[in-house]
Amino acid sequence: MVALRMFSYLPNPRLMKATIAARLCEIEIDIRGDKADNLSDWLWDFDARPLVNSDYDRTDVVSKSAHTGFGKKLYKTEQFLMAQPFGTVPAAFSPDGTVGIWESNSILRAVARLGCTSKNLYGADAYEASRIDSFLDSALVFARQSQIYLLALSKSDCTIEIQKETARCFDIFLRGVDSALAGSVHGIVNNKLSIADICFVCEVCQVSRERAHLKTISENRLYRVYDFDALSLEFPNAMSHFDRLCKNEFFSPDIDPLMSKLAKREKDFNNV
Ligand SMILES: N[C@@H](CCC(=O)N[C@@H](CS)C(=O)NCC(=O)O)C(=O)O
Repeated sequence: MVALRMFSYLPNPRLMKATIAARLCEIEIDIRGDKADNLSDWLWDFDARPLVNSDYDRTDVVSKSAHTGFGKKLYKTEQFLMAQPFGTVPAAFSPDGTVGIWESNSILRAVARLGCTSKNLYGADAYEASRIDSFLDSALVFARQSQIYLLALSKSDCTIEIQKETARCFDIFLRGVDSALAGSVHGIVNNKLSIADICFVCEVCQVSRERAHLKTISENRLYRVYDFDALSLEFPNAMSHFDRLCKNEFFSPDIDPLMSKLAKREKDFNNV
């Protein structure tokens, strides 16, 4: 039985937070979406689907430029905007569409709450759950900056200031995770796998998407924020945890295709 419906551009490491947790919890998510460039040709709705001609005449469809990402106009139904007041993706819904959930970390929490009582992915008690929340919040602070960075790279207008600030935020985030993992191999919180680990892995994957923009980085004399070997020297606990979880059977079905594609982009760029 479907426990959650989601709509997003694909692939999206933020959406992967939910799909990895769902795999661990054995719950079903119904996913709708398309490549980022194609989402301007989609009706953003609980019943999201490619636009048809008559949609352009609908009075309940609001067409507006995006405030974050997406160069073109987006077509969102009033019902979508009621459920999703910030109008962003990934967007999640209860199976009947009445409850909208946004922010990938909150969607991740929803999956853990819906399916994981036995696995305790969201902590064994209020203290553990709150410590997990602390990591999720710290991740969001970093994610906000990595979003600015990746959007600037995709528009080819990234400055050294944006990049330095991203590297600084990444450093703060990794330093905290690295310190929390001292002596632990299973998880960031109390050495147990939790949604804090899922969020961590997906946010590192997200910033590693800079590898899709290596030409821009080189042409603008920028450097790389995601340099696995350099990061591993500075943050050995965090990066070996990242590497271990990327290979984990519950993570790899989502992570592998994205990371392999990015590794290929990097290899092709280096071979030019
Ligand atoms: N922090 C949010 C980011 C969501 C977000 O900003 N999504 C952007 C795309 S990257 C969006 O949907 N923009 C649509 C709009 O601005 O209308 C999360 O983790 O879910």
